[in-house]
Amino acid sequence: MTNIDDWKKAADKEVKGKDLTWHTPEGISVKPLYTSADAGDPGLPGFAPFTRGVRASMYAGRPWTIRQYAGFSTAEESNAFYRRNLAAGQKGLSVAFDLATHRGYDSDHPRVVGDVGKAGVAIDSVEDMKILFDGIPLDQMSVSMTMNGAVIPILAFFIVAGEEQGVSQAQLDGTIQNDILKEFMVRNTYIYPPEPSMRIVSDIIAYTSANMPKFNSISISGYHMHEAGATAVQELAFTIADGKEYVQRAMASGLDIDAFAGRLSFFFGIGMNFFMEVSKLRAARTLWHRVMDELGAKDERSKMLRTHCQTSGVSLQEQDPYNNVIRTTVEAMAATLGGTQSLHTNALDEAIALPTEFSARIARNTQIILAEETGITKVVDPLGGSYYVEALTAELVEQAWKIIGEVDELGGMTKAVASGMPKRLIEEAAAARQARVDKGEDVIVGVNKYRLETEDQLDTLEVDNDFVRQGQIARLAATRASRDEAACQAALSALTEGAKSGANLLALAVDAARARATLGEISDAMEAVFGRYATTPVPVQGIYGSAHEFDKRWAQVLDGVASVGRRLGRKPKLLVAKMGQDGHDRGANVIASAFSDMGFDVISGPLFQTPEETVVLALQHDVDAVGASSLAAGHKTLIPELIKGLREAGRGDIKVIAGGVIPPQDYDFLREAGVQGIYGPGSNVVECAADVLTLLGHNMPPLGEGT
Ligand code: MLC
Ligand code: 5AD
Repeated sequence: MTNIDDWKKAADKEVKGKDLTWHTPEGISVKPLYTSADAGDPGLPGFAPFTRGVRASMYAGRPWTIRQYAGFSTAEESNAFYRRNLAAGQKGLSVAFDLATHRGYDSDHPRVVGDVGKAGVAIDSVEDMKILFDGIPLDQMSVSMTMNGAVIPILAFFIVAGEEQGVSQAQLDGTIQNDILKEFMVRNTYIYPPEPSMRIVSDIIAYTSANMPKFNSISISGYHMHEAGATAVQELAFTIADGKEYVQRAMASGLDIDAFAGRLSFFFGIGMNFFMEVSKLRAARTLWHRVMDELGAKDERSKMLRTHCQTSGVSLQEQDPYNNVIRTTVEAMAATLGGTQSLHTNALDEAIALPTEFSARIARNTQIILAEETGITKVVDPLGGSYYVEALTAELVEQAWKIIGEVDELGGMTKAVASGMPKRLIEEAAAARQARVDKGEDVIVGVNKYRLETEDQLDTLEVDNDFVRQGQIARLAATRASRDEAACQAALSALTEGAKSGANLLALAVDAARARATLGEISDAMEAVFGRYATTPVPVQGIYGSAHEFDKRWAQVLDGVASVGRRLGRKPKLLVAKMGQDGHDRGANVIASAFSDMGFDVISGPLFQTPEETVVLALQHDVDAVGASSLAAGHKTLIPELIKGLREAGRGDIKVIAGGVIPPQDYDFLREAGVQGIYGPGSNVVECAADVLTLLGHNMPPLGEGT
């Protein structure tokens, strides 16, 4: 009988004593071999603590829901897209709203000129919502709506759109994201300050648990933390801790835990570390059961963590983009083998633009093939009992539990978020990841290894945003002209009063929606009491730089910064700007953090600036360059405006570079507008700095040369 010591000797001999332990970014030491000695018994699916799945029969009884997140342009265009997708095998809907809608602005608001219809569909009133679901019976189709900021008007429009289709509130099936804590941490589509925002979450839980028994009141999301760079342990811990905070708030508002907890749902991102991601979902269910037990839930349904998953956007690349189909397949397998209830598979053009009809079809078919061709659905939790998966699941539970304890010590997640702790830890993980990628330690095929000499261009989707905006402005005018103005204003005043008195805001907004109040008006009616929240990012320091300590190219860049500094008599200054309603700030923060480690004087601009405000900031700080980060397709409107503004102010000498999700088709347009460097996802940050130094007149040695 061979034993583990025999194995150890044999393996040591093969690798000449090299330590094969893998130290993951989570701080987990993964051994090269697991045996029965490492793995406990996880119990059975459908039974506490639900490690193996929330249903006894899982996919053998019913496969996961194929639910592709989509939305762009007008309600008409998105509706037609949804109908085609449903005919082609999609099972549930998931609405992506544009950023103007997220942030509570009507399409005619001056701050959102670059955003209308771009990153999602523009919805201004019940009229748009009705068109969005035209011909889609809301008593038969489950609909997820990713909305957190303007969650009150959007859910109210949905309820009234259902009502006007003849569907009662009790019949509505779906999910509203309604997860504001992670907005303050990573996603940034908040409107009001944290306290009134938390009240809104509770109001929605109260209203839906009383009136909409089939509707999931919240989708507690780790996805965006994952996308912002969180490790699996961080994503697990902060998501479960968020869930705990929402439950405690709802209980404090007088609700019985078992009256609402069965309709709390979750959402995780699924990246490329296959077994880690499978184990993450199993750990999440185990943790949630423990938390809900501690909080006193009695009903087993209250303790079941049901989740949606989305494959990771940040794992997908602009370079050699067909590789993304393979990445998405692996991630989708991890999500399904982890036991997700519902799944979105990303499109291969993710890092370039919104999905086209073609890329959306491949993305959808990726999971249809898993569900219908592979046999994955036939056996419940087929990885259950894998020594490695069971051991990893237990390790993740333990590590995440520790962080949940730290959050408790800070007084819960609202306080932890206010302290900046989760955001800082996630940003540190993101900077460390970027350094590993830039140094080639983490391999990305087609990006930092096996890179193609020349790339073929993909056809991408382009939304004519001016056309969408003009159409929305016309419909808004028609809606306002045909409504009973007095009734509408009375409903809006009642909402403002309710914001002061503590009445249920969703109930009042449903009245306002019926009276044809618009999204902007409903949001303003509450803003009058709550105010609008604003913040400026504070990038982390030292993580990126310390990873490059002995790197030659790094030293050349530091020399370059010092030399430009000597010439200017001060450090070279870079303004990292986020314009429009695009709150995706991982890229901007990583750049700010890395450039600051290189010795640049970095000014991180506040989120949600207009081009005019960015010009003012650039002049105020007398910067040498502005880096505009754009991930929500506003680049063609906002960046040329910025350059025009700088020139008009007599500061055309300030260099403007652009980074983010920018289709190569737009590069010439931007260059003609005066952009002097464009950096897509997968750009090496050190090389990006080398280019900036060249722009600032420094003679950088070419890559691979010099001392
Ligand atoms: C399931 N059912 C079964 C069964 N499996 N019944 C018998 N036997 C089985 N084996 C039942 C369920 O109990 C349920 O009924 C019904 O079938 C539907 O199954 P489900 O598993 O609940 O699936 P679904 O309806 O799809 O709900 C999944 C969910 C939900 C609970 C996770 O919250 C959801 O759909 N979330 C999606 C969120 C989403 O798409 N987000 C996109 C974010 S994008 P019953 O009666 O029990 O309900 C984003 C990006 C950005 O955020 O913009 O930043
Ligand atoms: N349509 C489809 N997918 C979208 N995503 C964001 N907006 C849309 C949209 N309008 C996806 C991308 C992104 C994630 C947050 O959601 O995959 O990474």
